[in-house]
Amino acid sequence: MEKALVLGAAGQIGTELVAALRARMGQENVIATDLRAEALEEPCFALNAMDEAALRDLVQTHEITQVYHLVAMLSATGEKMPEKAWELNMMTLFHVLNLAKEGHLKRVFWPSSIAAFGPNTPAVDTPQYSPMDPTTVYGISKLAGELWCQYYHDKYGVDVRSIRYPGLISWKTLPGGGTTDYAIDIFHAARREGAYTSFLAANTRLPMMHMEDAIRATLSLMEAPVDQIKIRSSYNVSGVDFTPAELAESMRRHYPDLAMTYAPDFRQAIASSWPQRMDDGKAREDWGWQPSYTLDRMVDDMVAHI
Ligand code: AKB
Repeated sequence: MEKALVLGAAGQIGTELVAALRARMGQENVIATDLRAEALEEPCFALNAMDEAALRDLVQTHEITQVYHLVAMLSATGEKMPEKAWELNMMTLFHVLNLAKEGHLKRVFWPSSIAAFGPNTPAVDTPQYSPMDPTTVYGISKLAGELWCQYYHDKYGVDVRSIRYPGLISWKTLPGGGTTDYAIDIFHAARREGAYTSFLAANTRLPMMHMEDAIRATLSLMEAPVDQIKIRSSYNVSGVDFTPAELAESMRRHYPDLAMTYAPDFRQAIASSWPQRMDDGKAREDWGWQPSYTLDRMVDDMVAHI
């Protein structure tokens, strides 16, 4: 009997992943946790994932077999408090990896990000293996985390699986503190004010993905037979890629008068150091990854729900 624990369940990914896991495994077999549990559905607990003893207790008491570790401080917020971001992102990963190493967990999911790449990475069709020289503390923690995941797999046989998420586009929960957040903010601003000021320049191309695709990728990876998982650092996955100007153009099919202005801030340098489009050939080959959303389809879905 599989029992999953989701850390960071009230966040942008967690909200949708918990629902998808519960639809597959049964409501009672997926325990949702976050710093505050008010927004969560039972079974759920308030948990600070930094609290190793509380996490251990939860895993053992509820005989958890899989952990989805979604706790992180993202790229933009991380730059404002680098040491806190490093501590949160790394310590919580170690807590989970150690529980798996001790045999308490059968499988772990931990997300990496396009932020693990840097200015010397080929930006177009970024290969699975390429120079990685992240410039943000978030990106450094993701690259280090990838290597620790690989290490725990190789040395201790931990079945940890990971995806390098692009910017994730969703309407159920707002993102918090990322560089790709503009691509969600714009939908709320278009509906409210018919205008948006982008904190990234008009021609800043980034890899993005509709949340439905991201959840499908996560579940496909976690459900794949173990011999199909050949990469234990983290898999490139791609969805769509676009610039703020291209996103606005697609949105004008719904909001013909949408007015755009551009006021790049500190997040521009972060975005400029990231890939523009990922080569996800390995994910397609190993566990059959295939994105389903185009830019226009993603926009239509966002407009319909926001
Ligand atoms: C961020 O912008 O920090 C995140 C990410 C790309 O991992 N959305």
